[in-house]
Amino acid sequence: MTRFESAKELYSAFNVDAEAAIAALKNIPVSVHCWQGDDVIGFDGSQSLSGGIQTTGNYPGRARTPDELFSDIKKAFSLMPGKKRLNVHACYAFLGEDKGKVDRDAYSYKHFEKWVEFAKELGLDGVDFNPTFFAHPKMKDGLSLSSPDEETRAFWVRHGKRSLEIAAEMGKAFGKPCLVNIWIPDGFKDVPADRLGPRLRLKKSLDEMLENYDKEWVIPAVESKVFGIGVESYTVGNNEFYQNYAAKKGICCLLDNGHYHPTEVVSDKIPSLLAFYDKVALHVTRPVRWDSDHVVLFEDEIKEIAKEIVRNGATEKVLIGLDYFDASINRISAWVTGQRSMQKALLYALLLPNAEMKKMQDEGRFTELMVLQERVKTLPFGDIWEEYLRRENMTDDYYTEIAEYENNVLRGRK
Ligand code: RNT
Ligand code: ZN
Repeated sequence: MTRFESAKELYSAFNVDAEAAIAALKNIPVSVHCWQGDDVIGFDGSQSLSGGIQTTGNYPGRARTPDELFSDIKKAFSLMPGKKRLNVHACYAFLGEDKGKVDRDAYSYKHFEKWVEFAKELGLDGVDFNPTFFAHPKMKDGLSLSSPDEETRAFWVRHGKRSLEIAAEMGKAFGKPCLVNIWIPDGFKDVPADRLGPRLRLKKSLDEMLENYDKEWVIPAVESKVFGIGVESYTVGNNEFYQNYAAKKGICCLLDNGHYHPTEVVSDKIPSLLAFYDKVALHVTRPVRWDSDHVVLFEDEIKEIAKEIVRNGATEKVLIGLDYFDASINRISAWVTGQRSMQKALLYALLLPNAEMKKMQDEGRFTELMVLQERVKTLPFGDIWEEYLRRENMTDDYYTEIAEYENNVLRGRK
């Protein structure tokens, strides 16, 4: 008997079907961010990151060109099991001869066709898109969509509109809707004199942006945040603002688990939103003391997030995306480790006797529930994970191949 067969038996004693769990996992798409490979710099001229987010570390091998980034994505994705989408930011436009002539408010689908072709070449499930409202000279006093300067505000509204148009083409190209996540860094370092004004302007800007988008192929989402580095005192797009906006407007909320007060958890927010929304989008990350965007690991809160997706039958309602960036270690390894951690968490959740545990809760059998929840923690999860990897033609050791790539490719990038 193989280890997998024996593990399968142990799980079936808890009425858990490991084969069904593996089959389900293969079908849950995870949208992998393109920005882990180059420290969120992009191709459209920015030299550094700003807007309250920060990449730290200077490990050698950052992708400096589109070719390098594509090569790194190819390597990383080859080591990531399961169904994947590619999440692209507008600052990753291929401008070609438009460089220096066309600004973000005039980007069009042609500047992103290479991404679509590339994603198809990799056999991905689709592409998601993000307007980039940061790291750009048109930000005025740290503000974009909420700027009191009409020219600035209008510029960013146009950028948002163009982004929604680009996304519609991306959706059509795959025959699957494209998630467009709207995150802006707007906020103030110190105590503001007016907290309402910027929010009213943001509301107006969003209304203008969303006036006329393609409802068939685009899923717009808004991502809230509590604070950012350098914008500690006030964030225009906070949780209350966006949740109300999304509910009224019939669009989607995106929950980034680095964007709340430290004892709040996204796992508990998912079911609350599922009670009201058809779709909920996620940025899965690992905040360490702040929104630090550490690489996702197979830890408690990510397991809780996965449980809420799986046991509520919401694998098609919750759009899972990753959002972390670490420049202090091999970037490809960072990418793969985070994606595999998400996959592990989903598999872990799929391997729980969810129906039985729910029944215990409903029948008030809390002692038994606690005992069962503890017992399943030591089931041979690793043997099922290894089998899943084997079926995906992968092994648990992804480092050896990454180290080779580092020596042959990344070290040459001086
Ligand atoms: C920033 C947000 C946002 C970005 C990406 C690059 O705090 O999490 O999602 O990380 O858009
Ligand atoms: Zn995010």
